[in-house]
Amino acid sequence: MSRTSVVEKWVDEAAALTRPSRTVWCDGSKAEYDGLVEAMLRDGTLLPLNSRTYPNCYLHRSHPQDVARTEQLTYICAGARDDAGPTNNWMSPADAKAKATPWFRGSMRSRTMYVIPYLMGPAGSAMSRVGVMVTDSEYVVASMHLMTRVGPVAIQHMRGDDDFIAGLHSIGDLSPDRRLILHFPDEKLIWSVGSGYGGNALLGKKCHALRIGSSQARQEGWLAEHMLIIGVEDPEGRVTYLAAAMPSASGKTNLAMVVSSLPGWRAWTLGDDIAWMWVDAHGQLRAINPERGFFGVAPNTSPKTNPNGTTMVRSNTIFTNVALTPSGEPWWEGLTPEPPAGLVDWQGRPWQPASGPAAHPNSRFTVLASQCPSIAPNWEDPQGVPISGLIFGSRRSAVIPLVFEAFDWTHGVFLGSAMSTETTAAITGKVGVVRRDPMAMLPFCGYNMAEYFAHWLGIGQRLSKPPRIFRVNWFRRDADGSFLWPGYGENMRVLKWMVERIRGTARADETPIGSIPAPGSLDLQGLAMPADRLARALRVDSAEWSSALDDLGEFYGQFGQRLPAPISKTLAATRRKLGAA
Ligand code: GTP
Ligand code: SPV
Ligand code: MN
Repeated sequence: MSRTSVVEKWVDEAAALTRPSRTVWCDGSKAEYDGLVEAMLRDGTLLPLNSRTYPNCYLHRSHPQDVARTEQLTYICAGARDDAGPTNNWMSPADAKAKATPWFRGSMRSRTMYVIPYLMGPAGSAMSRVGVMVTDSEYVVASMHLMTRVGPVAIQHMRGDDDFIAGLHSIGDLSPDRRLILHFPDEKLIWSVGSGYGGNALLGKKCHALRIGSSQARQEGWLAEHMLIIGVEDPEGRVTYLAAAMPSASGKTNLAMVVSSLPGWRAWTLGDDIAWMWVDAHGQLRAINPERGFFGVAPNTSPKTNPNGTTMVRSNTIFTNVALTPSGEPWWEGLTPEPPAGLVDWQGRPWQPASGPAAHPNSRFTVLASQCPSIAPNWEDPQGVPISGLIFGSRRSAVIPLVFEAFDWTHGVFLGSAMSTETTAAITGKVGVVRRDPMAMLPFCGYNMAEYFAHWLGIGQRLSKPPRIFRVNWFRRDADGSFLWPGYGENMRVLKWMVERIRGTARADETPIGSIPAPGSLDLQGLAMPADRLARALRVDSAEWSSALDDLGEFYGQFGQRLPAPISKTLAATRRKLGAA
């Protein structure tokens, strides 16, 4: 493989710091993947699964303290604190390097350093970007094979000697006390030490494609978003493309491959986690998925909730922190109604129901996107797909209606910026706590979020026909604690309403916060959904909203003068409307 001198120089520096006994340049081949798997089976990093029912599938058990993203150890190391903004952890680049350098020094001694050139985005796309990461973890290399395009294809897409994001990764001793995930957007550099977990260690994903990516996107005039991409096909065969942002473990993978409960309607999967979007020469928003695979949440993935997901992980899949059945099959809560007898839990112990779930709540599968039965034929189109609608969704047991539509682009950006959500097991810390999560980007925006809102507003000005913007919440609960909306395959009913709104055929009723489906406009054929239950799912409660907007006002207050005026004006206008309602 041809390597540029800048890449080689950086790799040499990484080796000088970490002192590996050998360096391997990865070519992304199947032989390389198979070799890594073999080595990991030998040293116990991977366990084989049932080769008849789950061919070429493996189980990885991570360190019990290394099972999710650690946001408190994740930093944006840009020039000044205010450049990172009040929602990011910040350290000066010099301090960050001084702190992490001792943990990297000699960390690869008597180990192999793998050099992984990777491409984010389809081959041949002007939007695709190159990274080169080094790591001492075979699990990371194998995962990068599945999640990105590894090898010469990456180097071929460099537009200059230094056109790559450099990523230095070492698992260190896996102690959270010696873990840091550091981003240096000005230096196109990522340092990650002390974790082997997905979002902390697969540097192409959240670190590059979102944190560094969003910072580059702002400078270059495009969007790097925590969004799935889906094509919704109607009974006439017309496909409408939508992108949807939802916080971690809040429904992107499920919606991306939804199997419709509505006859004649179907969904095509283009991406499940990240979208890179830009305005084309005609003022049309277009999107590509920079990833090559899915790193998805296992719990509650079942033939009922996500049949495509269940099918796609039956071969060539790496499972992390799931439970194991006596016949060597992976298992997680929700896969089958009852747990099979004789389970071994995610830490390798005989499972005791009293000691908690058998699979870790953030257990995951890693698999090529091409294995998804609903993968769109054009998912790797270098030109991307035209986006007609954007969705902001979050996990809220109260307040937020099932679905409503923004009045226009600015109002939609306001709704995105106003998102809050209940935390999940995808991050370490307490689960179920409501926190602000604008555009589902709170943990992933690589710069000041006030500037990010301004950037979104600016993109709108360049769009000849801005996509419609929708807000959804599959997780609203009834007084008895049950979900008001059945979700999963039934979500196609909501997607259908959106497509019909985009086409101008579905009716909506204006409320102070946006437009909700008019009675009868949400297709409920074949669904036993009493009218009063739907009404509770769609209800806009003025008192609840007024107090929610107080909290939002406080959140906005942190940004001071940087908060764009259209955002504060929209908040004020919403308050007025609620007061009048
Ligand atoms: P990340 O990979 O962390 O970014 O997560 P994600 O947004 O892709 O979330 P995912 O689709 O994996 O869903 C996470 C959890 O939410 C799973 O336990 C799902 O079963 C559950 N979930 C997804 N969609 C729905 C829905 O429509 N209704 C309900 N009640 N739960 C859902
Ligand atoms: C998320 O947490 O949003 C994920 C998993 O998609 S990770 O790659 O760990 O970020
Ligand atoms: Mn995610």
